Amino acid sequence: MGASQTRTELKYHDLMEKTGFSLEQIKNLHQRFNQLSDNEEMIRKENLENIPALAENPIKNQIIEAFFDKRNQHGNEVGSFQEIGFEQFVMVMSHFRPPNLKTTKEEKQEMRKEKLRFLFNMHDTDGDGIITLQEYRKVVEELLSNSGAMDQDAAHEIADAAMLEVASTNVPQMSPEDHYEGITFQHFEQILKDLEMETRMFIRFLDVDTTTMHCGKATS
Ligand SMILES: [Ca+2]
Repeated sequence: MGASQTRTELKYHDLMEKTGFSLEQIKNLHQRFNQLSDNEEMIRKENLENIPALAENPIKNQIIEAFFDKRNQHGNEVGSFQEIGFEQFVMVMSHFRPPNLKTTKEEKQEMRKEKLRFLFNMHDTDGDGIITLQEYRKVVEELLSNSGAMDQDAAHEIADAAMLEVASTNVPQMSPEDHYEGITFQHFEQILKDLEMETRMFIRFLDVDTTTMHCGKATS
């Protein structure tokens, strides 16, 4: 075994420890990383902008941003990377690792929370811990404008109505003159409480099937 091969193996095992992915999953992700980065060491936003799997995704921009968002590295850092290496890529993907037979109930809950946090961060674009109406509008507008069926005013109205519903669910005694600041993470968890994440939140994330972590479209 050559020196660089040993280094790669060590890196794989380190990432397995950090993320809970299996060796096979890490190898699959590495293959996908190499495709996405054009066999360079780093992925930049441009690398992700032209992926066919993302082209028709209505929240393409949010998904791309999420890859460079430091909040998704399981640390305490905030802000945005210009480019990410393989380790950072795996850390982002680890939010979507599938449970296996050894996963305990507590671990499943923790995994669910991680996914929710990831989704929350996608909406909380300025990172202040609250999804405001403005931030929420932006996502709704993007969703609707990409479908091409609606103008901005109509999108605004839909976002406002949805937000009002969220507000009244979370603060039942709220009177109309009360100001609703936005959705906190606790609210967000509450809203999605009954959603069965493992089965429903099936995101074919960048062509990676998150239920098996198997990468599609292998070119080699
Ligand atoms: Ca915010």
